[in-house]
Amino acid sequence: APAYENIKIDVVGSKSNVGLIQLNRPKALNALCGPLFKELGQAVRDFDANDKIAAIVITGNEKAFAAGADIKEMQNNTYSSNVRNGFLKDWEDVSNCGKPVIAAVNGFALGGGCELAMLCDIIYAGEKAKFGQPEINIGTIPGAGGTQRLPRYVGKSKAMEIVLTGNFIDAHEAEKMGLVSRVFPVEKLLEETIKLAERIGTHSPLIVKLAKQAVNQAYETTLRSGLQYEKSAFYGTFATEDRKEGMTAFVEKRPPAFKNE
Ligand code: CO8
Repeated sequence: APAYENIKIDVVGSKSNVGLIQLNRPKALNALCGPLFKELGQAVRDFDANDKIAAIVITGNEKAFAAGADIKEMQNNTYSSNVRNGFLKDWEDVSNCGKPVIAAVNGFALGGGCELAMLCDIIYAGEKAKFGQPEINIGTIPGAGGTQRLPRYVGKSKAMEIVLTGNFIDAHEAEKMGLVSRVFPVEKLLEETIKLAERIGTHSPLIVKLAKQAVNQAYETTLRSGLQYEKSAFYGTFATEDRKEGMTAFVEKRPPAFKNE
């Protein structure tokens, strides 16, 4: 495995099929500097390409998931340097992953940290988690999806409030508004998130991938073309061995043995 400096990776779960990525710049509250994002992208791509891995969990530590883009690193950026160097271009790696990516958020998920969590497919939170888009406090605006994903997930009024005030919201509020799907005690969060990944890992990886793509269409397109996409993908599952196995196993009252075919 590559030697990482800003993240730690591990393979976890009782079947060793969950890829765990821990953001690891604790002294900077996991501020998302360029090198960290390069490593994160590499780790996600490697797990995505690894047939033994069913799902990926991204986490931080108890104090911070990530407190945003690295303000010290970008302090002296200019408009021209941002354009020239494609500032933020590595961010798409996480959203390009075909496998489910789950964020386990303890502590701060602010700015780019909240946006990273929102790039993931599911967010679980520890009860001390704090979410926010505080860019407005430092004279800028969200730059990696905060103004676009947040309104789609929580609605306009709440998204505007979060983006225009810079105020933080706690885990229970985040759950109530649908940003987070479940909240756990701090010390249980990672274990519960890995359980979720393992549960997903009991299904056909091929069909999981199709299901993820179909749900994502709901955030990309109109209802009519999303429904059309869904129908085609649903019909398409009937061309797979795993669909046949799933239904045959049900009828024969036995557990399915999926083959990713
Ligand atoms: N960047 C760089 N360093 C940071 C960051 C950050 N975002 N956040 C915290 N740190 C550092 C602090 O500078 C401090 O370092 P040092 O000890 O060397 O001074 C250390 O982490 C600990 O932080 P604090 O002492 O401030 O800890 P507190 O517990 O007092 O406060 C807070 C915690 C409230 C989270 C506070 O640190 C804070 O407000 N952080 C900044 C949050 C923020 O504004 N985030 C948004 C950043 S802008 C952004 O994300 C734009 C996204 C655009 C797309 C992504 C681009 C890559």
